[in-house]
Amino acid sequence: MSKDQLVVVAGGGGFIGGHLVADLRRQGFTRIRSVDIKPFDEWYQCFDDVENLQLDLMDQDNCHTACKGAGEVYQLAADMGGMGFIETHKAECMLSVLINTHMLVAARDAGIGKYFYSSSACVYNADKQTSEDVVALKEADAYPAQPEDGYGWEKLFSERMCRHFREDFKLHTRVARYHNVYGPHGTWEGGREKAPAAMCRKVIEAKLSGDHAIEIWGDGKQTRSFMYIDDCLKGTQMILHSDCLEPLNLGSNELVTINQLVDIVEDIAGIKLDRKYNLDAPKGVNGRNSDNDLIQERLGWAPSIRLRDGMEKTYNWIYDEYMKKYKGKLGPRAAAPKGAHVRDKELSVELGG
Ligand code: GDC
Repeated sequence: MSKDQLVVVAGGGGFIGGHLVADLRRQGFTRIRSVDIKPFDEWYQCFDDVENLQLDLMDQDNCHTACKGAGEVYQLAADMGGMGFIETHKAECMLSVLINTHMLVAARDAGIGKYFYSSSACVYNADKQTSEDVVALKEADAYPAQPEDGYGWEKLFSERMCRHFREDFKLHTRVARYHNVYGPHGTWEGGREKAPAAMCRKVIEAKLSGDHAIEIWGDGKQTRSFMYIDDCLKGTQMILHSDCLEPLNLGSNELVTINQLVDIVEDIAGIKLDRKYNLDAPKGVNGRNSDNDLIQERLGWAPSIRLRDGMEKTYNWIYDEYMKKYKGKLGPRAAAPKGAHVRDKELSVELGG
């Protein structure tokens, strides 16, 4: 693709979208449009040389504005978050279907060249994720359908819609199923954060407050794989430009328990904490891993960044953010003020993944 074609990143104010805009700039793309519902001062990354638009993409006219003149569209906008959010906001998650529907129609009407949709590992059949000792999920495991309630159903429906827009309207659609993406410049507090960022924040809080305890949701034995943002960016762009018509897993296959994730963060922070398990907290599936055979076969590549390496960068970034925000308020036993981590209503649109 020529570097002066217009590339649109929907959800550009969020975690993955912000990194994608930064990456496109680094590659020399000269015309980038970044669209997000959030006010500009809440975007994780915002660049002056990019066309930044604050638009609610649940509105069809706004989707037409977003897609106008575009060569490629990355559709990452969604109302979403980690387990603490998606298990308690199912209707809000499902309303992202408005964004996905209107964006597809607008992309078709604008005659755009290539359209990327960020689906999720939450589309996979829950019956295949009942054990911590999980067999890695193959793309075919999405059917028969029994996805994550709310969020996963919307993702599965929207990826299906991408398929039919491709078949019926000849729109070039490509779909990745993201497996828990993490990294700097993402949500680390407020209720939408996922486990990697949450663990960094909790360890930092424990360290700075002197209260050397950490609350872990579930029994800590549940398993996941976590993909560092750089792998996500590379895979996203490769998939869009590939001839893979069906959704592909885009995730790490380095499986860890949540306890092992905490071990890594403790090691980075140089501390050991007393673990308290909250069995009533949102937990999601017992085990989830990405089978990367298909992506390896089709693209000759798969995510490979080690969890320890990605977590170190993530921890350092969150540490700095934490200090910027709470430094003045830190006493010997005081960290973030109580209630600081309840959901921030204003952060209503985040990124797919
Ligand atoms: O939120 P998440 O990272 O999402 O949680 C992973 C596991 O970590 C869960 O079992 C959760 O209970 C546990 N956990 C323990 N303590 C904590 O303090 C905490 N905060 C959080 N958030 N979790 C904690 C995600 C979805 C995404 C996306 C990806 C795709 O599910 O939330 O929206 O679709 O999946 O893979 P996770 O991995 O369950």
